[in-house]
Order: sequence, then structure tokens, then C-alpha cells
Amino acid sequence: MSTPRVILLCGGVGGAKLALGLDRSLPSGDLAIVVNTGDDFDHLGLRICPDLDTVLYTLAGVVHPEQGWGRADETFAMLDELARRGGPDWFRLGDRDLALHLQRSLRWRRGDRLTEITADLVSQFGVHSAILPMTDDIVATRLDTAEGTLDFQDYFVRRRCAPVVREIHYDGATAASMSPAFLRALSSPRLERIVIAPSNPLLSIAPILSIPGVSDQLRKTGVPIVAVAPLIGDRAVKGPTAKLMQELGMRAGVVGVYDFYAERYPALIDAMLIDRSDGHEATAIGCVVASTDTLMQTMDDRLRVAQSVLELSVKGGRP
Ligand code: FO1
Repeated sequence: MSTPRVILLCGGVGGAKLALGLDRSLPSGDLAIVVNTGDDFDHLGLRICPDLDTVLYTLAGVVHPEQGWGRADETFAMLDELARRGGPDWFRLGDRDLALHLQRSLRWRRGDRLTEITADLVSQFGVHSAILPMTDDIVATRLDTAEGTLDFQDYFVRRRCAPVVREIHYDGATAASMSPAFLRALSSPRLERIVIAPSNPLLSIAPILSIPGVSDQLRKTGVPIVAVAPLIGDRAVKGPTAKLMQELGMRAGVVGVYDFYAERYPALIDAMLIDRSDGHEATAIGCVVASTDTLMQTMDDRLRVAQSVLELSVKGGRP
């Protein structure tokens, strides 16, 4: 049974970099990573879980280093052949990656829970941290855009985040339950800190927090909750965070990120780690703030940000 000291709430590529830094900074078994499954979808008859796989491949050291998703050592024979037969090739599924989707889909259709399937993959890939889907139920992020309502991967990959977004829905969230393993991790007697990764607050973290009871259970742990800003200045390190915030009438910047969490999930965030270049914004953020260079290009960067998150002193903690 996992009794983590640190729990990370995490999306895909950006979050996985911090997950790797924390995984390499903490003793084996001290980290549990709760991953967004709002991006999951059915494609070519397969159940695809992009954020879970991104975290898994990153921690296993087999992720494609430039993309940040998919496998490093990959071939695309199936996809090329599919394209020749007129099939859909907009979602780049590599051959090795495909094997994982096939096996997961076989077990999923047989009724195995996503938590169990993921735990077996974690062990096969030799990963020491726990990787926990936020829920075993289906939650699907959908976006109301100027071009109609789009499924997440349709918006993100096929349309490259181009359509202007008016509203975001986490379909299925209100009927979903947090996974039992997530709940158990939160009651770990050794728990010291909850970290919110520098993932997109609207697309990666909000789906996790939209599951009934999650924000209450996080608060109930009484440990400090530290968010790492996903923006530097008014720009996202990767992905559409800043564009989305603007389209939804939010201020694109670290203050906007804090305000989003504070307004939607009151009294959740105790502290924020922001980039040094945003230091002047600290007084406009209503919680403890620390700064470092948050851009994670190298392994040393990932370790430095992980260390800052672990050392950030949240005076007094929560009453
Ligand atoms: N992202 C892309 O931008 N293009 C792709 O073709 C693509 C394929 C893909 C296949 C498997 C997988 O696990 C992830 C994949 N991603 C791809 C990444 C993914 O769609 C997004 O990064 C996340 O869903 C957002 O966190």
C-alpha cells in the first residue's frame, strides 16, 4: 500500500517534467502522482489515456525528448499503413505506443479498473512512484468554441487549439468518484505536502478538482498545498494556457492563475512557486509566494524546481 509523503496533481507534458524532478528527488515510494484523465478518449477502437502515458513514459525515461509525449524510440508503420487505407492519421500513434493502448483496451473492456491497469504498467516500466488516475470513471473534457463543441483531442491535436473557446465542460465529472487509491493516498499518515503541477489550470487541473469531494479532501489533509505557476510573464511555457485564459476573460499571468484557483476553489492554495521574472507580481497574489527559474529544460532544472517546491516554507501550515 502506498503511503506517500508528497502528492502531485498533474496533467501531461509540463506536469510530467516536475513529476520527474520530484521522482528523482524523493526516496522510492514517497511520491504519488494523481493524473488528469479528462483528455482520455476512444480512438480507432482503443482507450487512449495521453496524460497517464506521458507521465509513465517520462518517469520510465522512454519519452520522446522533444515532443514530451509518445516514445523516444518509435516507428509509425501502423499509422503510415492506416493513412494509405484512408484511415484517420491526425493522432500520431506510434507502433510501440500502440501495443500499450491495445493491452490497456483489452483489460478495460474486460472490466479492469484504470487504476489497476496503470499500476501494472508502472511496475512493468520499473517506475517507483505511484501513478494514479484521478478517477476510474469516464470524465471527458469538452470545449464550446466558435466552431461548435469539440472533444478535447479534436480541439488540442486536430485543430491545434485554434478555435476560440467560450466554455469548458468536464462531462461526467459530477457523477464520477475520486479513485479509491487517490483517497487512500490522501490519508497517508506520512503526507507532508500536496503539489499542483505547472499544468494547464483549466484543461489539466480543473478536471481533477471538478470531481465531487476532491477539493474538500485535499483541504482536509491539513498539509500545505503548493501550486507551481504554468506561466512565465503572460506566456505559457507550452500549450494554450495563456490563449485560453484570455478567451475566457481571465488575466493571463501568474496573478490570473492564482485568482482562478482562489475563486473557484476557495482556501485551497497555500503557496505558489512563480518564476523569478514574475517576482514583482508577488504582492498581488493572496498566498505565500516563492520564486525560482521555473523553466524546466534540463534535468537540473527539473530537480531545482522540485527542490524549491519541497522546501517552500508555508509558515504555520493550515490550522
Ligand atoms: N499530441 C499532439 O500534439 N499530436 C499528436 O499526434 C499526439 C499523439 C499522442 C499519442 C499518444 C499520446 O499518449 C499522446 C499524444 N499526444 C499528441 C499528446 C496529447 O494529445 C496531449 O499532449 C495531451 O492530451 C495534453 O496534455
